[in-house]
Amino acid sequence: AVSAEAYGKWNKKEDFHPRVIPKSQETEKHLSKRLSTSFMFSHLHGTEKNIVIQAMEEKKVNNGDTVIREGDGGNELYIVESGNLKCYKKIAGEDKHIKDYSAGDAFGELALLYNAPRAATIIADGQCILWSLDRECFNHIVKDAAMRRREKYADFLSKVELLAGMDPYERSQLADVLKTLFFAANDFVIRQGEEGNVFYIVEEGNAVATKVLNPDQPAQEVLRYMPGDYFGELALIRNEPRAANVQAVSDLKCLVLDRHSFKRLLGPLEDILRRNAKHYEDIVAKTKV
Ligand code: 1OR
Repeated sequence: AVSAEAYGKWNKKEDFHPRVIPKSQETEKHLSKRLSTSFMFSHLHGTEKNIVIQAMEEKKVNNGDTVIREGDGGNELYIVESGNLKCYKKIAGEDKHIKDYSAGDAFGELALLYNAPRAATIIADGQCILWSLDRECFNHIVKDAAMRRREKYADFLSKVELLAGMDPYERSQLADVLKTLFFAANDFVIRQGEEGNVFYIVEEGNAVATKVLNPDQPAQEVLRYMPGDYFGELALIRNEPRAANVQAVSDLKCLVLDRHSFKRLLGPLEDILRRNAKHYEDIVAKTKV
């Protein structure tokens, strides 16, 4: 289906003639999968997604090639198909290595989102295959929704204690991939013992964690969650089944991250998450009779 937003734009008869770069069906299928796990693109469906797939252009680069140079103008963003790249930014006059990119990552979106010069330099570390998306297609299909999501969540995410130390740029990428889930009072969000692949942050409402502490007794309350609190991280960092139930206490709105995005974006917070998790054992010891 064509979203109201995109339809409105075509209807306004702006001359949007998206570029079409022919690809095999196999490649299109593959790109569709790539986009569904890539930040900013994971929300696309149907016609819009198809337009983006058609417009993407394959680009091969060699070891040492500069794909983006800080300060230049920019007219495309890139998704990495294969290979690795290094990102550098001038800080106090020196090029500092700030991060690496590999398959599935995207970069070069800032110049398009904010009409700004390139904010960093990106250099191929070995041979790479990239997919580029042109500014026109990005502006028509992706930009408005991405800007809205970033603005909508910037404030809330900056107040989530867990994310306080995170770079604002990385928090904005989090806003790109977060999805929203709603629950009614008493709904189970998580069941103890099940396999878990999702991480939750409470946006609105309250939830309670209960856990079977003695095998012959019902689950006991161990924790309460309020907006800004998170849960569901243990199964993801320990690769273990869910260690407790979580149930909605009221209408509950959660922001959720799948395992892949969790690892990629919250990977750097794993030490904090593990440290915080030690706290659970104290609660269990206190609750257990
Ligand atoms: P661009 O179009 O400005 C350079 O081209 C790209 O580098 C940029 O989009 C981002 O995709 C990517 N600050 C600015 N740009 C960054 C950063 C970054 N990291 C990646 N890019 N910071 C790093 C945060 C860990 C902030 C550094 C102070």
